[in-house]
Amino acid sequence: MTGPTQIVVIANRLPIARTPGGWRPASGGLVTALRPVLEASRGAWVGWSGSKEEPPAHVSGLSLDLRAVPLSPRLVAAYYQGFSNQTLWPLFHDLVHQPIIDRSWWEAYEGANELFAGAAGALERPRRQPPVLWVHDYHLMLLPRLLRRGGSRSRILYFLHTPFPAPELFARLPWRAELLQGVLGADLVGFHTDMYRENFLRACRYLLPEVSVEGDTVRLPDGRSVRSSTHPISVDARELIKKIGEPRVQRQTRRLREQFGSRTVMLGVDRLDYTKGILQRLRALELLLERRADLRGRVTLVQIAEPSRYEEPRYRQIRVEVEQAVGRINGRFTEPGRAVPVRYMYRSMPLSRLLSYYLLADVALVTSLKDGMNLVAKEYVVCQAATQGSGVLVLSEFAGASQELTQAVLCNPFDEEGSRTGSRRRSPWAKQSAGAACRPWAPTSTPTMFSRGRRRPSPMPLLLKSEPKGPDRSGCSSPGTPRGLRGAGDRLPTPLSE
Ligand code: ADQ
Repeated sequence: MTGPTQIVVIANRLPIARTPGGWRPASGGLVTALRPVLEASRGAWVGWSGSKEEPPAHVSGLSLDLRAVPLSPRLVAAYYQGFSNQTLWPLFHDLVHQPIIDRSWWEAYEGANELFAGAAGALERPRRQPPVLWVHDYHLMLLPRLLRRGGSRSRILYFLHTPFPAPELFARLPWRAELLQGVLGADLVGFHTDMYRENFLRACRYLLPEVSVEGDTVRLPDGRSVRSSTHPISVDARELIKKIGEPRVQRQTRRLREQFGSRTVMLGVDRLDYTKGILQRLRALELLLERRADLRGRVTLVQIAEPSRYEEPRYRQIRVEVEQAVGRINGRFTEPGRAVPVRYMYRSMPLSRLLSYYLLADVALVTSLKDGMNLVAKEYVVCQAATQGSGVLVLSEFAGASQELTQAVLCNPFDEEGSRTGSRRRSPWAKQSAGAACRPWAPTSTPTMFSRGRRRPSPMPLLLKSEPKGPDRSGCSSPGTPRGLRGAGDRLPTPLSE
């Protein structure tokens, strides 16, 4: 490795994937968000490769040093598939499934966090100037404390990509104190929204009698102070806009427009995860088509589902349920000689193709039951804004993105049958509409990224592309229309945010 590394990211997975053609940079929310910051700082990344093979220290197309943490298949099953994904993940997503409490998984979680600490320490020790250690997500909540106890001289940042649940839910976990103490090994702790941050501070106050909480800061008995901050992740808007301009994307978009003709295109793009509300979205569409015969053949939902966590039974189950729902809807509502109402793709898709769908779609449906942020919502807004489009973003009130994209059409995905009506906004896309909510996540100077205070949401007009072609082109605003597909104006109060 040449020269000092300024930022070392430590995350569960390395940002690479094994393909038949060799190791390649991986796609995905975290990689997309961090890449610009890390590449600018000649950074390093510590993580598990996801493969039995030893990955290289460098991969073409990624200017980062890579350090793999070797995890045995047994440890992966218990630490990752078990405690991380079947205990913490559902708990942190407001129990949309029951978390499984298993002591052997907890012990594996402790063991894996120690292995990550060892790998990060080995990278830090030879350096004269300690790097910033930037720990990510729910898989590694014990790591900040382990690093500090291991004698780290670095500044330690921790960022949680999921929601942090209400303390009453978090308290169900037998190891709640250990996880909070683990995170409090950091100097700065970051969250996507004020609500998650305040939940964390409340949990510290109620569950750790030895600490005191003053404003955004937690004071520890050893005299240290840990600051918390709200810093919503975003997408690399500049990069996306550059890519939209590529002839390939333009060509693909034109072809898609020809294919779909005058139909209203609704779009869902998600990892196939039970938190994303894909089933609820499909059921809402089914209700819409049931009640509005005039929309049959005129509305298409394109659902792109990225394979995810397939080794876990709940994820195999949700795939079966989604595919059954798609089959049922297409079976019920396809008119002879006309297009199917749901076009379903179960695959990972190249970014250029994804962008063409964002440009095509009249409506993007982000109907998460709970979501830390949701980058798809932001990607859609950037694409529409960059092309002066007027697509509608229907956005779950339970996605962190709803705190920033305040002019989206907010929906409650639990209310598939809701009947309240709302008004649609119609004004041209503002030039600045890819602005504050979609600015790059982290400035090049990472230590300053967790800025003090709260961010103001920016205005973000989200509109229909053109006047409705029929009585209700998008399925919005008519009484009896499933609420997930309806108009704006219905907002839940946001507890704890003010
Ligand atoms: P995710 O839930 O994985 O991660 P999300 O915000 O939904 O992240 O973003 C998914 C990313 O994957 C997007 O960039 C999207 O374009 C891409 N993607 C989705 N489907 C794809 C497909 N079929 N093919 C290729 N790419 C696809 C977690 C939290 C989120 C939080 C992120 C970042 O759950 O709430 O926003 O981290 O902090």
